[in-house]
Amino acid sequence: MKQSGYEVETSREVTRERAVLVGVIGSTTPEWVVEDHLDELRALADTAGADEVGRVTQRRMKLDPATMIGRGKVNDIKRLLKEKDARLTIFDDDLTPAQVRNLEKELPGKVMDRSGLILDIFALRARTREARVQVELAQLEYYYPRLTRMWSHLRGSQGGIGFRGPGETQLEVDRRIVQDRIGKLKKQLEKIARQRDTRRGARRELPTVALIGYTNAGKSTLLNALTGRHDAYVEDRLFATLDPKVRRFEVTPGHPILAIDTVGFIRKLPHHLVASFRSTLEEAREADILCQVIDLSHPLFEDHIKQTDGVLKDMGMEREERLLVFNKIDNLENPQVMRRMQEAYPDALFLSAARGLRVWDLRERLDAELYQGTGRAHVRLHPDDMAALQKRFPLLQLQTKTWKEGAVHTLVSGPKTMLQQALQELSLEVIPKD
Ligand SMILES: Nc1nc2c(ncn2[C@@H]2O[C@H](COP(=O)(O)OP(=O)(O)OP(=O)(O)O)[C@@H](O)[C@H]2O)c(=O)[nH]1
Ligand SMILES: [Mg+2]
Repeated sequence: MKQSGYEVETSREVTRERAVLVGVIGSTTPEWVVEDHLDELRALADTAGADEVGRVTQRRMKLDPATMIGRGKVNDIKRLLKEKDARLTIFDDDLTPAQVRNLEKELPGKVMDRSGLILDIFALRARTREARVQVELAQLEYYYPRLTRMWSHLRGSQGGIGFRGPGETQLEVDRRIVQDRIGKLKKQLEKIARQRDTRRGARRELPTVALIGYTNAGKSTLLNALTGRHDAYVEDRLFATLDPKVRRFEVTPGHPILAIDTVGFIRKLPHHLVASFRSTLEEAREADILCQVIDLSHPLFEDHIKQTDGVLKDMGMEREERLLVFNKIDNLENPQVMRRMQEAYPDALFLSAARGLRVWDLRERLDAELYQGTGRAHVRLHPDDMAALQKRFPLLQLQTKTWKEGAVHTLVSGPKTMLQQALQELSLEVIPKD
């Protein structure tokens, strides 16, 4: 018995890879930032199943376009790989297909970049059908240009009579297969999205908060803490959540709130993935409150805020009424940081989701913003808008309707955030009270 347990343990260890990490120090980024980026890369590698055995950094001035890093550094990596018996090199910066090729000629084993690594993790961890389809699509789109260049590379180096013809045909065939598959996956996604829209339509009547933010910030932990349940998956790994959950909870009896967990963001999220996870974030887009969770104990938390803002902006999801939640206050090395942020963001909340510290404040705040604050607005509605309004926002009440010039003048009232969203989404014309 003991022996078989031991064997299982060994085989798991054996399948882990050993990797050298490579980072480039830019002209404006200080060295410690690059080290922190490499720490994050190490966490990503760990999630993908590789252990860091060493790292190499280089200043940007000395870069060689053919291999990204300079000759001397390539040799350093080669030596390190041999010494540590490793066969994987991971670059923090994106490599072109040609750079990968050149580097793989010099270095033993595989060479990959951060984007490739993230795609790999998503492929490994996606569970639901939708997530799997999205990841496969992102992978095909990422590898497609690399596929074609791989073939032209093969033709170039081994080319000549006999190779060129079949190579060309093979390339065409491969391209078509990949294109067909991409087309099929896109159709599947559309279908899944339609099904989800139907489900969402049914839920939509409840006020909703979406938890968004950098990976490992504690979104899923916070979802559990808010709802008093412990079924959202939490792990000290990047991208623990790829299949977000939606949970219902009540602070005041009779005032249900939906909380949506989301996929975490990360710096340099491969843009194919951004595109394919857009639909997953659609639910968050329509939430009444966007709650941005930040790991205040992380040395780069300010950069995380920036990265998250960037993704939100790319997706057209910037909002004024975003609620900042600084998490992990139990884990601060320097309490000064919290004071500084409290001054910078007087409206933000500071809590510990894992310890349950001040989570109550957030529950109260959400309840207040979503229910207690009742908003009223006089609007001029076209009959079509009126139907849309009642369908999309059944919690809003329409009072004292009067017809004027083919439109209805009415007083709309209901939860403040929901009213705001309705006005914005349907571009309703607000009029002075008549
Ligand atoms: N010290 C401390 N750790 C926390 C706190 N909240 C969450 N964590 C830990 O942070 C890690 C990540 O938590 P998750 O809830 O999985 O984070 P997430 O934002 O959902 O991460 P992804 O799903 O990967 O995007 C886990 O190890 C949690 O236990 C907190 O308040 N204090
Ligand atoms: Mg999570």
